[in-house]
Amino acid sequence: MTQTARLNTARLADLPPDVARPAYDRKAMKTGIVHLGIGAFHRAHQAVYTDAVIASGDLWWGIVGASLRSPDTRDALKAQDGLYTLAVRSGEGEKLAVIGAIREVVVAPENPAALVERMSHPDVKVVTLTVTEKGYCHDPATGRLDEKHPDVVHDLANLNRPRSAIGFLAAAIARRRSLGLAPFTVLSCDNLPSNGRTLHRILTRFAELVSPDLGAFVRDKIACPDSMVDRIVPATTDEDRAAVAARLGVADAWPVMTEPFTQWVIEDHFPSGRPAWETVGATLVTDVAPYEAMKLRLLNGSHSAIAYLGYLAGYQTVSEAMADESLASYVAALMDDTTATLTIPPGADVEAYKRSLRERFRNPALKHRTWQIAMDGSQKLPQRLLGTIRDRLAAGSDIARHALAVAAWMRYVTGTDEKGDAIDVRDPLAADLAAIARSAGGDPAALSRALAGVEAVFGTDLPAEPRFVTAVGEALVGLYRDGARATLASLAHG
Ligand code: CS2
Repeated sequence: MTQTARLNTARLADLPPDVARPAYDRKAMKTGIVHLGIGAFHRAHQAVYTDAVIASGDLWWGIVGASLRSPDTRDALKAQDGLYTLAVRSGEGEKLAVIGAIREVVVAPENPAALVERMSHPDVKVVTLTVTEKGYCHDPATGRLDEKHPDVVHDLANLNRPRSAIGFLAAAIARRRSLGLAPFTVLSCDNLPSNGRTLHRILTRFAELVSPDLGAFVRDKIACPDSMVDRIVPATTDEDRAAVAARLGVADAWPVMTEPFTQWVIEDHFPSGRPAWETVGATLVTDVAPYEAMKLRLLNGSHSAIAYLGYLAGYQTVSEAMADESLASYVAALMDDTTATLTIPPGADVEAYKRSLRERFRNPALKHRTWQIAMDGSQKLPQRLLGTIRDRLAAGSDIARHALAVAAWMRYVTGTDEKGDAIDVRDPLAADLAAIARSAGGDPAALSRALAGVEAVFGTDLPAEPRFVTAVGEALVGLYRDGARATLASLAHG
């Protein structure tokens, strides 16, 4: 079936009856939110909650989305009047909904000043971010601004045409201030520990480097609430596009694919106002930290372990990897080791949570590639695995299972898999990591010592901790000797 007609406002009425769609007057929406980093995750998570708030009658909260890099999302959504399809998939089937919250997509590099203008509009009350871990231009081990980061250096010298999210935020905050407008609240929706506090620290430091006065303003006047976001959103494939088009009867250039589960826990600190997200399923709390640690360490920590070990074992997707019973039992045990380090959020049932995570990982309708999750490990390991390792070491507990996940990352970033084929390693430190790996000259023990010395990832404490260095070294030697599948099988049966 070939479709030339595109999803757009005029065609909403012709969609099949089982496809949900906006019933509100999209033209009457204001732009209360600017979102930086309009990828699939935002469109399957925050935009969906906000769409529900708008549908309930509060038209203030339309979204202007910004791409900080490529024009792809704008190019896809422009011809669709900002409309796109959310496909919620599970073993039981698929539900489609067209989401209407996005009013416009701007491409920052094409016209940085235009994005600063959008962010400086009086209607804007909240700026949300999903720019991934590396978008914070920080040192992942310490959570501080990386003052030597090329984008930071660039933006400090050219604040009228920034490149980074941090630069855009500082430029727009300064502009609103000079216009006498109330500041916006900045809501990080990335998987960083204490994401709001971390962002506030980074942004304050950046602003101080612009001027002490702007630094003090950001420190005292800009609210950056913490939030925990959760929904698994694999990258959309051409096969997904074709399947959605076949059901819609028109083409959608960029639908987003996700699971039924969704969770958003937000620190309720929005001095300039916010959408009533709590009326559409979000949880507003005073302290996000326990929710966040539980999610980052159990979900994302397991995800990274599955990504590296699963990739090395030859599994393309998470559900395929979880069908390997030794890998699945390793993941269950890894979760149990992690649990001891957590403060359980009020009312949460951690055992049920872990079971539900394993169910979600097994969702056969999601093709979540191990390669996708393996990306940017240098930015992810600290909050996903290393915090747990530090806590377990402090308690005198065994770290072998977590060390195996770290060792699998080490083998992965060498760029060569178990068959000798190249791995397409995507990571801001990829070139450095590959050079370190080469310098170890093929000796796994030397490789583990060399990579454990990368301070941006492991800090200064872990490389100096013999229990850590030994556990990771032994795991890496084992992985090279036996391979990932046999290592996992012997753990399961040993
Ligand atoms: C994943 C996350 O790609 C990754 O690193 O671990 O995107 C994960 O799917 C989400 O955090 C789930 O909420």
